[in-house]
Amino acid sequence: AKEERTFIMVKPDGVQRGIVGEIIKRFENRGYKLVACKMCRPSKEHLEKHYADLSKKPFFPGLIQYMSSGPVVAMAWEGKEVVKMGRAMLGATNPLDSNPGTIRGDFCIDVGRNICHGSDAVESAKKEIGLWFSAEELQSYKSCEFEWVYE
Ligand code: DAT
Ligand code: MG
Repeated sequence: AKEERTFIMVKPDGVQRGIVGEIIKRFENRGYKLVACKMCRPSKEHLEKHYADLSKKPFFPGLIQYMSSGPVVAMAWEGKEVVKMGRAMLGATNPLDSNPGTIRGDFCIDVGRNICHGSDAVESAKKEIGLWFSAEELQSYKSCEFEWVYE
């Protein structure tokens, strides 16, 4: 359970607005462990794979345009129930429905500029981590705070 992983990404607007550190900080503060992190400029083809489930949606072209408009920061985070907690920490898809205290609820307004991505299930997290990272880019290590975060 403590080895569960999720894919978290700071979108181009989050990078441009200088919110990368804030997002990383919240996951670190919570006690989650960073196991992969890179900045990259994803191609449209790559993003179409990442968002394949949404390809029929009317907002899909705009979503791909926005997501490919600049560099993103892709990350994998590890820890107990990190998929579900990651979603809770991000807030609702539409920032106007996100509670203050969540990342989206604290930093954005429009659904098409919601600054961050998080996997919605353990299975999709596995798929997304596999899509964004090679095996060599994923680190296995024991955090020195492990015994103080988990009982
Ligand atoms: P989430 O990112 O919370 O997992 P999702 O997977 O349903 O949400 O959609 C992916 C992204 O697509 C979302 O972060 C922003 C965009 N999006 C979703 N619904 C939208 C809508 N109704 N209008 C515009 N963009 C939308
Ligand atoms: Mg989603």
